[in-house]
This record gives sequence, C-alpha cells and structure tokens, in this order.
Amino acid sequence: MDTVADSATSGAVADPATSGTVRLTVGQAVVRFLAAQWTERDGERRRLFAGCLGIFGHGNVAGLGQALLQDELAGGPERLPYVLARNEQAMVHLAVAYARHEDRLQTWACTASVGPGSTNMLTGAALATVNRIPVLLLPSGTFATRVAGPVLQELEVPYAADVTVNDAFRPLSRFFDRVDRPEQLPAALLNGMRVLTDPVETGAVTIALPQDVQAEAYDWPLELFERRVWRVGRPLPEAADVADAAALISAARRPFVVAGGGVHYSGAEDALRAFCEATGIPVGESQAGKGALPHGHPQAMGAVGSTGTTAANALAREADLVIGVGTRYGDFTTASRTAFQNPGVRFVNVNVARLDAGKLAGLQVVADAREALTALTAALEGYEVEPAYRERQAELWREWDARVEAAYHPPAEVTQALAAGVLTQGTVLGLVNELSDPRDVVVCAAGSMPGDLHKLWRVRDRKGYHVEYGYSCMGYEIPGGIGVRLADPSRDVFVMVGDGSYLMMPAELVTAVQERVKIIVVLVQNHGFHSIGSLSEELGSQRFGTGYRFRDEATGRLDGARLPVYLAASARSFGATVIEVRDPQELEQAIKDAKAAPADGGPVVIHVETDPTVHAPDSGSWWDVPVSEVSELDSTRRAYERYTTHKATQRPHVAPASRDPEGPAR
Ligand SMILES: Cc1ncc(C[n+]2csc(CCOP(=O)(O)OP(=O)(O)O)c2C)c(N)n1
Ligand SMILES: [Mg+2]
Repeated sequence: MDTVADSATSGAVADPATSGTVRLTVGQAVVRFLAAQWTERDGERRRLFAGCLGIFGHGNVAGLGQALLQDELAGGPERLPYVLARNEQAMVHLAVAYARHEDRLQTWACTASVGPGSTNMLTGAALATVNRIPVLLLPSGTFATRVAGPVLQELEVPYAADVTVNDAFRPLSRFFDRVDRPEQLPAALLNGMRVLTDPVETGAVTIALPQDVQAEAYDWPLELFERRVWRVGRPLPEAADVADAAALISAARRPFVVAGGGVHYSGAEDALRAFCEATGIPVGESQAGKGALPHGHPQAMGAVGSTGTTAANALAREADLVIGVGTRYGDFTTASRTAFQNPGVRFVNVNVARLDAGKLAGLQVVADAREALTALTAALEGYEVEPAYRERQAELWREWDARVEAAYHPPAEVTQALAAGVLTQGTVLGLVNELSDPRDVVVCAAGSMPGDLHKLWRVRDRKGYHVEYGYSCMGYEIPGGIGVRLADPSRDVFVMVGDGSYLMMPAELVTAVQERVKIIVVLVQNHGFHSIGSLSEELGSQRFGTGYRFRDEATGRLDGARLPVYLAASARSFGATVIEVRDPQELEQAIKDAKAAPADGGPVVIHVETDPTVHAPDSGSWWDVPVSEVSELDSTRRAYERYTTHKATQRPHVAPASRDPEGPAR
C-alpha cells in the first residue's frame, strides 16, 4: 500500500488548540475516512467507494445520517454520495453487482438501522462472501452504554449480555468488528479496507456501529483522513509450480480449461486467449467465468457442468488434465463431480486463493490468473494439442451451436403448440441476445433462466454476462441491474427476472425511478417456479407447491386456477415504463423501443409470458440433489432409482496431481 497526502480536508475544521487532530463524531469520521480510500491496479486508480447506500432508522439517522447530510451539503470532489434504497438486502445486491462489474476494485458502503434493518443485510453479506465480492456493511447496533436497555429492536439473550443481532454477521463476513468505543474505529476501518482490497480475502466486511457511538465525538488524528491508495496485487506464481504445471500440460493429450470468475476479476481474458491460441486447449466456463473467451472463438466451448453445453461437457468427460483458472469448482461447474470421467484425470489449478487452488487435489499454482497464464504460455512454448483434438472441438461446437439456434428460433411445431400470447423462454433469450449490443450486459440470478443463459447466451464482451450463481439469490436481479448500470452507464443492462424472483424483490424499481437509472427489465411470467417445478418433477415430488395457484376448494391443495396477479401493473405502479408483449414481433419491437428510451429515463419493464414446459436443450449432465430413500409414492421411488445410477458416477478426485518418483510403485 502506498499513501499520498490529501489536500482536501472538507467537512469539519481542525481544532487549532489540538493541532493535528480534528473533532468529529464517529459517523462523521467514518464518512470522511471512506471518501478518502482509493484502489490502484496496473497503475490505474479509482475510489474504493462509489458512495453509501442506506435506509435510516433510529439506529443511524442521527449518526451516519447526520454525517452523510453534512458531507452532501459540504460538496466537493471527495464526497461519499448517498443513495436511498428500498430494502437493505437489495442495497447489498446493488453494491455487489457494482463491485463485480468493476472487477472488485470499487464498491459501496451500506448503512442500515438497528435490528431488522441490519439483519435484512445478512443475505446480502452471505452473497458477497460466497461470490468473493467486496462490500462494506455498516449495521447499526443498540446502545453500547446499555443504560436505557432494552431499546427498541434489541435482542436480549439471557446467557450473554453483549450479544446483539449483529453477531449473526460473523460467519458471513470476511472481517467483522464492533466499535464500542471511538478509539477502536481506526483499526476497524484499516482492517476492513485491507480485507476489501485483498483478492484472496475479499467478501463482506462488517463494521457494526452502535447507535450512541455513531453520534459520539472524538479528537481524531488528521492523518487518519489522508488519502490512502490500496494497491490490489497480482501475486506471481512460484517458478517451480509453473514448471510442474507446464510438465503436466505438455504430457496431456486431452487438456481442458475450466475458466471461472477469477479470469474476469484479474482481467486475464487476453492472457487466456493467448494461452488457448498457442496451445489449442479448449475452454469451458463456469457461470462467473462465462465470457472468458468470446462466443465464436475456436477454443470457446461455452458453459461447462450441469448447465453446460454438450461440447464442453463431452471434452470435460474425456479430459486427462483439467486446468482450473480462477474457479471455485462449485457443484454446477463439476456437475457434482461427475463431469470429469477420464480415469486418469488430474487437475492443475491456477487461483489467487489457496483454498480454491487446492480443490480436487490439484497441483496448486497460487497466483493472479493473468500472471500465471502468461507464465504458463511462455513455459509451454512449442507445445500444441494434436490437430485431431482441435477438429473435435470445432465439430462439437458446430453441433451445439445448431441447438442454440433452434432454441432461439423454435420450429413451427413448437410455436404452434403454444397458447395465445405465450412465447418460449428460448425465443425470449434469443431475441434479447440478438437485439442487444455486444457491450450490453445481461443480469440474472435465480430460477430457470440462469441455466438457460449459461447454455444459450452468446457473450460478445468480457463484461457482457452477469449471472450471480454463487448464492443464486432470488431478488438479486433488479438491484443487481441497477448496480451494473451505475457502474457503467455506457452499456444497456438487460435484467432477466422470473415472476417468482420479481415478487420477492420488486421494490428497487422505485430506486431506479428515483435515480433515473435505465435498466431494461425483461419480466418473464410463467406463473410460478419453472425451475424448482421441473426439479421437483425429476425428483419425484410432482411439482408440489411450485405453481402460483389458488388453493382448490375441493382438494384443499394449491392446484386450483392460476392466481390473477398482474405484474405489469405492479411494475407500472412503481413508476416504471412498462411494455406488454404477446408475440415475438412485439417483443422485438419492445426491445428496440427500450433500447431507444432515454438514457436517464429510469427503468423500462418488458412483460412477457412464457411456457414453462418448453425446455432449453439438454446438456447431458447432472446435478446432485438428494431424493428420499424410502417413499409411499411411485414417482419418488422411480426418481430414487435414477438417483442411484447418477450417484454411482460421482468421483472423489483425490489422486495427487503428479506421481512422486520416489514414492512406492502403485
Ligand atoms: C431467496 C431464494 N429463495 C429460494 C430460492 C430457491 N429457488 C431457486 S429458483 C426458485 C424459483 C424462481 O422462480 P421464478 O423467478 O419465477 O423463475 P422460474 O423458475 O419460473 O424460471 C426458487 C424458489 C432461491 N434461489 N433464492
Ligand atoms: Mg416463474
């Protein structure tokens, strides 16, 4: 880390009687400190915090609220702009999406009131930590002095008087602190920044601020508020690890890359392309890694795993060496450890975090993805896969791409069977893909669309695909779309949201209206949980409780008529522009109109109804979800038989990456 003196000391004025200090409340000190934090990578600097998202209550209105007001009124360049959100969980989603789009170099702080305001952020905290995305959470706490306790919304735990609801953030945060005294603040903030800007550690950072402490004054050393530049490092690989990895790769006949989110965060796309072009090694992508190679590149085999393409999955199945780059090997990526079936398969894992590099017993190349790929390309000079392997990639890809084409433009026998006013999901995704600009961003998180997007979406820009699938959190979509658009207003953002996810968190449409943020929301109405409905059917549970239906008077079950929900009217009531479409031509026009809508005109919602029984092409893959071992239902018993067949193909992947020549012979 490198620091430079800050000339701007806007806000409160130094007290001449205590030279070198300034008297501020804890809230004011937090705001002033956060506004002075910067990141730097590859010589490029940006502010660590784009601003502060918040919802005020008695926990933060007088502390951080007063400080943010004072900051706003003072003006000047080094401020912390405040944005009022509608739901605390959504604030965190917005911040995460923003940070992901900024390759983790810039994020937001989130302030919430005591109790429910703070605990509403827990889901967001988990999402940030699971996805390894930096976000600063500032939950308010009940009085540190406790003199008037229990205060409104205070949790009274009989066995421990110092426990508050904010302790629930501990397991969800990569760093947690509670500032019970002003003196503790500098260390809490510095530690928080350290974790936020460390690619290995990063995730949710939580600094709990009791409501009284936020408003308490203290004489702070002025140095605390000097501008700080946190260098986001690019750790270099060990030479011996590169040599070992290169030896394993050169000995492989069917090597295969699994590209994860780390490729994007490191900005390693060009290095990956150079590596693949030199060696001819094909690439399959996880959800976070999708777009690591652009659609159409000869080595780009698209998605791998449970929602993968048949091309990537065929190559993964046969691979004798898998090179994971920046992937955490989630179960969707490994098809619950059934994706790699070559008996001799071994793993080389390039990852900045040793936690991930060590997975599947791989050879660990602990380093920044760009640096490691560049070193590997150099070490592999002269190595290339056999021409037949390149040909196989091309052939597999042609086959898969034809299926995508058919999903985008379904044949007449499929479309004619649809009810009036209803489209296939493939048609919707296809039209959005074809009519969006290459630089536009598609955002999604839960339901059936993430899987379909993973398989079908043609990514043409490194930042063009943004599906949150580490936590796959229903409700991320709209705030996530706002976050992406705020990070980069030069791109249109297409938020793909199902009716279930929409109902869980539609309210940030109001925030988009307030901030005039143009997001194009494609609201896909299929009257319930298409994804979980299909899963339920596959597992023998007969789509139980997954459709949005009346409780039938005769059966007493939730299988009556469809509910008369009218989501287009709901979106309209929030102030969004809404376009309702009933056929592909109307959808095409709606997408064009939405793109042509004013850049500062707020959200445009396209409401479209789809048929949940038309599925995306099969990836020939599996996902491990348990089935009841004993059951009174035939459907469950049959599903359990299928389950055991798949389960038998699951592999432990514990073999060492390379044999120790000094070890005993096997
Ligand atoms: C917060 C949250 N709760 C529950 C789930 C489990 N879940 C995954 S998808 C889904 C249904 C999504 O419905 P919808 O948005 O309508 O999409 P569809 O499945 O119809 O495509 C549910 C309940 C989840 N991922 N996130
Ligand atoms: Mg749905």
